[in-house]
Amino acid sequence: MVRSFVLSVLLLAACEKTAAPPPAAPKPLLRMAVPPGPMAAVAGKAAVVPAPGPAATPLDLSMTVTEKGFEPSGLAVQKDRPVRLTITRKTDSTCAKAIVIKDVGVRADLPLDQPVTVTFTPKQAGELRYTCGMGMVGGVLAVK
Ligand SMILES: [Cu+2]
Repeated sequence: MVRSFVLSVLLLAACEKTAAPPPAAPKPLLRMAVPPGPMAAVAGKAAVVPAPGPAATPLDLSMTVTEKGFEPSGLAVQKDRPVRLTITRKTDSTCAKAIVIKDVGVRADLPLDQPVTVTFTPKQAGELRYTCGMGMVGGVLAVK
């Protein structure tokens, strides 16, 4: 869901860039009011699309599943910043054949040796718990 949102924002941005500017746009004044950034080019229609700031850039993290469980443990993420978490299961000897991050609605199977990427956005500072499919093996992401 998060991914499709990001995708549609990107698509929107791409469309806007190629679209002809509205003929009646009051250019010089509007330019001054828009902070510099990728969205400045679409000033005419950008009102409904939040300008991507540093906080909106997805945080890329990766974990592996080994005999010890999910590694590394204790990864830190940021409140309101999307996370792209790629998990690769490298062993058959634990029960962590899926990852569940209940509080953000993530559940994904983890096929052996195949990287699986899940995306989510932590909405609360504190701890975000992730577990295997049965809620046994797991760990905690620190949300700052
Ligand atoms: Cu389990």
